This record gives sequence, C-alpha cells and structure tokens, in this order.
Amino acid sequence: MSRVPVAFRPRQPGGIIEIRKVLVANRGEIALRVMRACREMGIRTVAVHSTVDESSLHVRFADEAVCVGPPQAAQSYLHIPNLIAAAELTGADAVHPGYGFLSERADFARVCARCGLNFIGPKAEHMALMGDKVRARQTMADAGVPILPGTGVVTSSAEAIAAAKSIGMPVIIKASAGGGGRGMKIVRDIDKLAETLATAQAEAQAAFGNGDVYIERYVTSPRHIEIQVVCDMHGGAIDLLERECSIQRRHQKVIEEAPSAVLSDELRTQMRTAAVKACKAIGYQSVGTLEFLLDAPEGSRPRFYFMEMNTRIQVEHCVTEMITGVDLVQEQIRLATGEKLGHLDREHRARGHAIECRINAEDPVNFSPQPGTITALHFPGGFGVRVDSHIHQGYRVPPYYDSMLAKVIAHGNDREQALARIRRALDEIVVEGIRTNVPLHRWILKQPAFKSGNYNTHFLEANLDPAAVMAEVEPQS
Ligand code: MV4
Repeated sequence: MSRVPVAFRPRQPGGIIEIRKVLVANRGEIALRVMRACREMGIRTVAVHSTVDESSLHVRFADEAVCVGPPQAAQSYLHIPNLIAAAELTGADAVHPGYGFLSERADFARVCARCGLNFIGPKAEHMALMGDKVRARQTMADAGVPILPGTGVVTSSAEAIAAAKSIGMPVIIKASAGGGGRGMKIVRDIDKLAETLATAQAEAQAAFGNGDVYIERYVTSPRHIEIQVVCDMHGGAIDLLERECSIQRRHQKVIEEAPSAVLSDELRTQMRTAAVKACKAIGYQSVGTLEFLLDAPEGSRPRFYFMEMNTRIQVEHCVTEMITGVDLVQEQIRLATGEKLGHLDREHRARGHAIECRINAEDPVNFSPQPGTITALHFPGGFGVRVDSHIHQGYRVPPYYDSMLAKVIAHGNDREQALARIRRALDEIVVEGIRTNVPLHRWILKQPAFKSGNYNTHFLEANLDPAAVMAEVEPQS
C-alpha cells in the first residue's frame, strides 16, 4: 500500500483542532442541514455532487462545489477516492458524512484520518464495533445493558436447535453484518429452524460478504424507542432523551416523536442511564443513538433490550432538537474539534413535544417510488412548524437515491398541541407533479391508536386501509 501524506495540524491550546472548511459528503436535506450549522459557526463548506445533482440546492448553499461522478451513488457519493480528491482540491480540513451513504463506514473514517481530514463522527473502531452486531451485543452485555436472550455466531443447525430450546420459540435469526432490519428471519416453528438458518447464512453471505448469523428471542409486538447520546473525547457522555420510532414500514421510519407517549419516568430513567453507561464503557465519542426494543405485554412489567447502536446523526435528530433546544449538528462539529461537553447541560428535560413526518416521493398506498418533476410546491409554516427539505418548484426528483423529499416537524407545549400543529401543517402542504405519502400521514394522524400514543411496530402493516388513505389525497377538515 502506498503511503498517504498526512497533513500536520497542530492542536491549539486546550487541545482544540480548528475546523475551517467542511466537505459535506452527502446530498439532499441533510447536506443543507450540515451547511446551515457550518454557516452559523463561521465554517466554510464544500459540496460534492453527482452530475444529476449539479443544480441542487446543496450545491448552491455551499461556498464551493466539486462534481464527484455520475448519478449512480457507487460512482459518486460512495466513491471514496473521488471524495478525498475533492477535499484535497478545495483544502477542506474536515468531512461530514451526513446519514446513509458513507456515514457508518469505518474504512471511510480511517481513510479520512490518514489523509489528515477530521472525520466529523465517532472513531472508526466504534463504527466497526457497532457494525458487527454479534460483537455489539456482547459489548453491551458486558457493560450491563439488557440484551435479549440469544447467542453468539451460530454455525451448525444442532447449535441453533439447542439455543432455540433454551431461549424458547419464536426466535429471530439476524445477520451479524446486517442491521436496520436487513438480513432478519423470524422462525416460529422449531422444525423449520435448520432450513431457515441455512437460508439466512447464504443470504447474509450474498448481501454482506459475511455469512455470520446469530439468534435472539423474538419479541412479537415491540416498540422501537431510541436514546440520543452526545459524548466528548474526554470521557464526558450525556443523553438527550428518547425518540419513539415505532411507526415504520419495512424498517423505514415514517413518523417519529419525542418524548414517547408511553414511557414511565422510571423506565425512561433506566433507559437513559443504560445508554450513557454503555457509551462510557466503550469510550464512545461524538453523537450517536442506542436503539432499544421495548417489550410491554398487557398486564406485565415493560422491559427494554439493546437492539443496535447507530454511529451517525439520524434523519429524526430534529425531534430531539425541538424538545431540547440543542443543535445536534453543531454539537457534532464542536465535539470533532475536541471540545468538552462543558457547555451542554448535563440533565435535559423535555420542553414540550415534537412530531416529525417524513415526506417521501412514493405512492401513498403501494409505496412505489415516484421520480419526476415538482410542478408546484408550498411548504407549511407558522408557529411551531419546521420544514427541512432540499426540494423546490421545478426540482426533478432523481430515481437514483433515497425517496425522502422533506421532513415536517411540529413542536408544541404538549403532545395534543404538537398533534394539532402537525395535522394543520399537513393540510397546508402542496406538492404537485409527483405522488407523495402526504395522504398516508394525514390518515395516520387521525387513527385512534396513533392519537392515544399506544402503538407498536406493527401499526402500519396491521391497520393500513388503502381506500381511507386515498380519501386523504385532498386535505379534509
Ligand atoms: C427484533 C424484533 C423482535 N425481536 N429483534 C428490526 C430492525 C432491526 N434493528 C431489528 N428489528 C427487529 N428486531 C427481536 N429479537 C423486531 C424487530 C422489528 C422492528 C424493530 C424496530 C422497529 C420496527 C420493527 C419492525 C419489525 C421488526
């Protein structure tokens, strides 16, 4: 391997490394979000873009822009040599990966460091640790964080059957290199275990180049609750409360809110304490999220279990920002310079309630992607409403990337007020030229289970009523 010249960046008094120019290795709304944070901090920005994104808003928002390849992400936003060349060319001293694309690739973080670029995120070793779900599970167990009864890497069907007998049925087989719902198989009948194990191993090998799988007890109706953490390079770690993310379809979140409508103060404290304890145990640095499954069967004590840790800023970070007043992207940048957490309150209480709807370019009922041109656009506004989006009238939604067009976030003094505001905001929004999931959101927000706050991860698949969703294509009063 050839040696890469490593830029020399002396630390300033207090150990702070200044960041003057950030290359944003992403597109869409998150690229804008990062550039807005940089602008407010007096940091210059470099956009990278594929040929199809040449006139995108993230390019116009940046101080400089570099084309890094053709539309296919593998040849542009995921093409590490081109991104490093763009940073070198523009004299950027830091890289922000956003979410998706290279944001959780330990190899990218390592290459950035080798090239003297400050990767705005955690250490590569923690990204690699959390990308290995078997290792992550064991690490959490060692730190005293609750995990579901389960195994390490399972290789033989005899081993799997013995494990299932001790865990109890049903079980779930998960790929160690998977995550976010990819590479999972539920097994309800122990007679099917050996066969499903072989399929899971083959699929994991094909999808991730790693056939390792493990087994866990399957929780039939869990809620997905995650804790936002913020950690500095000096052992400081705090949490910024939870987000409830159970409204999802095929592991894509659709609506998120904070705080959760169902967590008791006692359970919330336990989850927050576990999350911070885990971060301190591994020496985690930067912002991150611990995802938990909450098993709350009728009539028995609710329990939470570690599921995964996301080592990036997440799409739904905005709901946490709205209830804490903390700019998470600015914090992420400050932490990458070596700043201590000192400036942040150690203890956060929710200021009201926030709800986020992800607006996607997709059919509201069958969810097929809807690329095309936006012919008319009006975004909601007013007290307590925030819209993070990169689209505009005349924008062409390319078929190559994620279908998310906008996030509409409403904040209120309590859940009732936040709900009324987001309903009002979704009645104001106009996106013409392509189909979007706005009608789906209008429908969800009216459902008694959603209004009560008592819903689990099966809410959408169990309740989706196509005719009722289609009736929401025009806003109703
Ligand atoms: C589970 C589970 C039940 N039991 N693990 C889905 C995403 C990935 N992070 C893990 N997931 C699940 N793991 C056990 N042992 C149910 C899910 C799951 C789920 C989790 C969170 C949000 C939505 C979900 C939808 C279906 C399944």
